[in-house]
Amino acid sequence: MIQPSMTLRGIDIFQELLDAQAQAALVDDLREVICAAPFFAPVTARGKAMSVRMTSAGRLGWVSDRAGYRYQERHPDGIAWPAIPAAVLGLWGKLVSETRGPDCCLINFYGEGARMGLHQDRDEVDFSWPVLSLSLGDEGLFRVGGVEKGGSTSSVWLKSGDVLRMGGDARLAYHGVDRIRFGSSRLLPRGGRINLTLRVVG
Ligand SMILES: O=C(O)CCC(=O)C(=O)O
Ligand SMILES: [Mn+2]
Repeated sequence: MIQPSMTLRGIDIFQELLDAQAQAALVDDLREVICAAPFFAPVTARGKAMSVRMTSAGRLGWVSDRAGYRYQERHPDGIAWPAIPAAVLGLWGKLVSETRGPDCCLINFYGEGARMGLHQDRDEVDFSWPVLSLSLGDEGLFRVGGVEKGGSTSSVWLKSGDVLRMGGDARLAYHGVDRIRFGSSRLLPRGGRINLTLRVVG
């Protein structure tokens, strides 16, 4: 088993687990996914635009629109979600389970100024599996608190190739991304940050 390079409030962090070559190969895989299932601009149930763009791969995808947050079997355009790239599944196999695969790989794109407010990942049925999160491209300031709203938080800058595992007591921890350092990485030719989160929905 690979050991995390650090733990922050129960979240295991594997820094630069993917080297530059693996990151570039993954971006190529993701281009195909995004070609099949283009990024869309989600809005909250109250109609507020989220600053990230998103899409998914896998059996289920996570969507948010005026009808609320949910997992569904199709992209908002009506197409089935593409398969999760093999390299991403390989990472899950190494860090989470070789027998139970993830149902969803949510793909978030952070352009200049994009952020994600503190939230819990709790639209899944089964919380017994960790959420695995992979960062690519520009650095992002990730913030994590406890399982209750409010209270103290801790932050870490996530770099391209870093992987987080949120399991156990940290599975339902509040977390978010305060900001990105736009242009800090050259992985994506036009800049920005991609985050993949792998989830068992159950
Ligand atoms: O971008 C990140 O690092 C976190 C993304 C996230 O929390 C989510 O998609 O639920
Ligand atoms: Mn989340």
